[in-house]
Amino acid sequence: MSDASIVTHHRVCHLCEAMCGLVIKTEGETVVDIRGDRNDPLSRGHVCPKAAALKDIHEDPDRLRKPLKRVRSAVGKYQHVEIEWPEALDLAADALASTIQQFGVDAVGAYFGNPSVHNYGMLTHQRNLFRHIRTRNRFSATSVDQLPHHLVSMWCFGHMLLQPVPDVDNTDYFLMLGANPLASNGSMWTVPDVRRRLKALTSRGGKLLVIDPRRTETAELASEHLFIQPGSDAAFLLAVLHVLFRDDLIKPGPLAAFTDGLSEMGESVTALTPSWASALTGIPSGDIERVAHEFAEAEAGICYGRMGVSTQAYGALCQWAILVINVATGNLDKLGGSLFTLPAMDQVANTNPGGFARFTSRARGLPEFNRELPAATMVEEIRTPGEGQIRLMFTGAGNPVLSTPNGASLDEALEEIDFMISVDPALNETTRHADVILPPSSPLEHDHYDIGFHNLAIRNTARYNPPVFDKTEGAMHDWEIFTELGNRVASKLNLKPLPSQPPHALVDMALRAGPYGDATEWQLSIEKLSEHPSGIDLGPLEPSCPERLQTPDKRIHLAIPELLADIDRFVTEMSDRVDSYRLIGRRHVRDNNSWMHNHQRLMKGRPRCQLLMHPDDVAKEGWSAGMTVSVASRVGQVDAELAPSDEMMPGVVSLPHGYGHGRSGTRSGIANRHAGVSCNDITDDQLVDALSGNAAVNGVPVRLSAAGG
Ligand SMILES: Nc1nc2c(c(=O)[nH]1)N[C@H]1C(S)=C(S)[C@@H](COP(=O)(O)OP(=O)(O)OC[C@H]3O[C@@H](n4cnc5c(=O)[nH]c(N)nc54)[C@H](O)[C@@H]3O)O[C@H]1N2
Ligand SMILES: Nc1nc2c(c(=O)[nH]1)N[C@H]1C(S)=C(S)[C@@H](COP(=O)(O)OP(=O)(O)OC[C@H]3O[C@@H](n4cnc5c(=O)[nH]c(N)nc54)[C@H](O)[C@@H]3O)O[C@H]1N2
Ligand code: SF4
Ligand SMILES: [Mo]
Repeated sequence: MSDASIVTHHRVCHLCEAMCGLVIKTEGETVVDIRGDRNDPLSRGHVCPKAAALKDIHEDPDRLRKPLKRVRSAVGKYQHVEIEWPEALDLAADALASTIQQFGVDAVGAYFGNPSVHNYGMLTHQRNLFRHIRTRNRFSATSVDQLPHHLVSMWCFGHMLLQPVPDVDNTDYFLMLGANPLASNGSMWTVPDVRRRLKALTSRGGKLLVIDPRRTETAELASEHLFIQPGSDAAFLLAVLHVLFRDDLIKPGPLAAFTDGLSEMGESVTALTPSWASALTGIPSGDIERVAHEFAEAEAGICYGRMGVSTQAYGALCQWAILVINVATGNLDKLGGSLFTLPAMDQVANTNPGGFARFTSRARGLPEFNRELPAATMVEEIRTPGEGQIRLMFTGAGNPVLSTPNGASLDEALEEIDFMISVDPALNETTRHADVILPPSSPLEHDHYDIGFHNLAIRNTARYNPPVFDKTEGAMHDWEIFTELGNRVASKLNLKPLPSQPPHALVDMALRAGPYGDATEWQLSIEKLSEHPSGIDLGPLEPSCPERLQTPDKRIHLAIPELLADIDRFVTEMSDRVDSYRLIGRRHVRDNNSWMHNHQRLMKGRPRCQLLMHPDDVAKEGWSAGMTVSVASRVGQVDAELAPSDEMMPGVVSLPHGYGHGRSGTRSGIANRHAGVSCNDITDDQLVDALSGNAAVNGVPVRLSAAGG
C-alpha cells in the first residue's frame, strides 16, 4: 500500500464504557490499521482486543445492509428476504399504527438493548418514534443490569444519573465487590486502562480487596481476594456498617453538614453482627471486622460494587449499603474516594431525575422505573390476556432472547405475538422472529459523541469524531430510521411529527448551553471539538457537593424507608435459604454480551462457554474435566462442558452469558460455529430483586448431573 492513499481518522471506540480514543487508518474502503490514540486525554493510548473488531463489524458479510421481511416459503417455513427501505418503513409503521388504533399504545412492547446507549443517534432520536407511543410496556437492559444504581441515586441524591465514580488514581483502599474490570474494562465507571491504574494503586502501597465468588482476573491482581456466597453481599456490607457504628468509626467529615439519616442507619444494623454475616457469606467474621477497620482508617477509600451485586436478589440493598459505607467514612465527594463528574453535556441537568412505582406491571405487579418495566416480566406481558397485552414487539439494539432471564420462554413467546419489528444490524436469536428488520448503517459510517459515558468517567473530557466512511448509498442511520418511522406513524395517527435535526446539532446545542459552553472560556461546541479530534481535557474530577446534589433541599438522604424495610426482607429470606449449587456469570475481554461472537479474531483460542466448578466439587460428584454436565433450574436445562477450576468458590458454578447461538433462521456464520449454550435458558424470570424489579441472573440455584446420566 502506498502511504499517499492512506487516510488517518480519529475515532472514539463505542463498544464498551471505557471510551478509548482510536486512530484508524483506511485505504479506500478498507480499514488497514486501528490503534490507541495517545493524545486522548482520558485513554492515553489504551485499547483492548475488541478495538480491532471495529473493522470486522464494518466488513462482516453477515451484517445486514438492507431491510429484511419475514415471509413463509412454499414449504411453510419462515425465511427473511431483502426489501427496499420505503416498503420496510411502511410495513413497520402500518403495523404500529394499526396496533395502536385497534388495541391502544400499551399493546406495543419495546425493548432497548445495551448498544442503544453507546449509539448517540439512537439516544437522541428514539423519542421521534416513542413520543407517539407512550406505552407502559417499555423494557430495556437496565433491568438486567444497573437499575439498582439508578434507584439508589434517585432516592439518595435526587437524580438517577448522579452516580459516584471511583477516583482510582488517588485512592489508598479499594473495596470492590462483584466487578471484574479486567474483563469488562469497567462499568458505571469509565476507566480506560484499568489494569495499569489498579496496579499503580498497589505499587504505591495502597490496597485492592476483591470480593467475588470467583477468583477473577481482577482478583488475581488484587492485594487480597475473599470468596463470598452469591447473593449474600448485603450481609457483608451491613456487617461492615455494624462494625463502623459499634467501634465509633463513623467519620462523614464535611458530608455531615448535608447528610440526613446516618443515625437511623446505625440503629438498623445493631443486630447485624459479623458472626451473623459470616454464616451467610462464608467470610470469616474476623475478616469482616478487619476490613471495616482498614477501610475506616484508610486516608481515602472506595467501596464499589457492580454487576455481581446489582443483578442479584438484593441489588438495591447492596448498592445502598455501599453508598452508606462511603458516606459514613467520609469517602463520598472526596479525592481518592468517589466523585461526581461534570461532563460537557450534562445529562444530570438535561434529563428527568427518574421515577419509581408510579405504575406496576399487569401480570406480576412489578414496579416501573423511569417509565420502564422490568425485562424479567416481558414474557408475562406478552402472554397474559386482557387490556394492555403486548401484540406487537419492537426491539432496538437488543438481543433479549440471549440476554434476559428465561430467554427460552421469550424465544417461544415472540412467535406468539402478532407482529415484531427490530432495528438491528443482525439476524440473530431475537431478530429472527421479526416480521421486519431495519438495519442501521455501520458504526464507522456515522459520527459519534458519547452522551452516556462521560457522565461516569474518571476525568472530565469531551470528544466528537466525524464518520470514518461515508454512508453506503441508500443506508440509514439509527436516528434516521427512528425519525422516518416516527413521521410515518404520526401521519397515520394524525399526530404532529417531532422536528428532526441530526444528532450533532442537538449535541452542539447542549454543549453550548452546558457547563463548558458559550458562557465560559471553554466555548465548547461541535465546531471546537472538531478542531481537537483527540478530545479536549476538561480537568480532573473534583468535590462538588452539596451544590451538585439534585435533591430539592441539596442534602443526601440515607434513611430511605423502602430500603430500610428491605433489610428485614433480606434477613428473613436469608434465614431460610436452601443449600444448593449457585450459578453465576462471567465475562471475557473478547466478548461483548451476545453480539460480538461473529468475528474470527475475537473467537480464536480456547472455547469459552464452559461450566467452571471447583475441583473438590468435581471430585465429590465423581466427575472429570471435559465431560458434559447438565445444569438445571426451575425453568430449564443446558448441557455444558465441565472445566474444573480452583478459581471457583466451592458450591458455585459459572457460565458466561451471551452464548446459545446456532439457532435456525439466524445469519451469523462464525458465532454459529461457536454456539455454546445460553445461560439465560436457566436463569429464572421469577428471580428478581423484589424491591427494584432488577433481574437476579447471579446466584441462581441449580441442580447438576452428568449429561445423559
Ligand atoms: N445471565 C446474564 N445475563 C445478562 C448479563 C449477565 O451478566 N449474565 N448481563 C446483562 C447486561 S449487563 C446487559 S447490558 C445485557 C445486554 O443485553 P442486550 O442489551 O440485549 O444486548 P446484546 O445481547 O449484546 O445485543 C445487542 C444487540 O444490539 C445490536 N447492535 C449493536 N450495535 C448496534 C447499533 O449501533 N444499532 C443497533 N440498532 N443495533 C446494534 C446487536 O446486533 C445485537 O442484536 O445482558 C444482560 N444479561
Ligand atoms: N469484555 C467485555 N466487556 C464488557 C461486557 C462484556 O460482555 N464483555 N459487557 C459490558 C456491560 S453491558 C457491563 S454491564 C459491564 C459489567 O462489568 P462488570 O460488573 O465488571 O462485569 P462482570 O465481569 O460481569 O463482573 C461481575 C462479577 O461479579 C461476580 N459475582 C457474581 N455473583 C456475585 C455475587 O453474588 N456477589 C459478588 N460479590 N460477586 C458476584 C462475578 O464472578 C464477576 O466477577 O461490562 C461491560 N464490558
Ligand atoms: S476497552 Fe472498550 S472502549 Fe476501549 S478499545 Fe476495548 S472495547 Fe473499545
Ligand atoms: Mo450491561
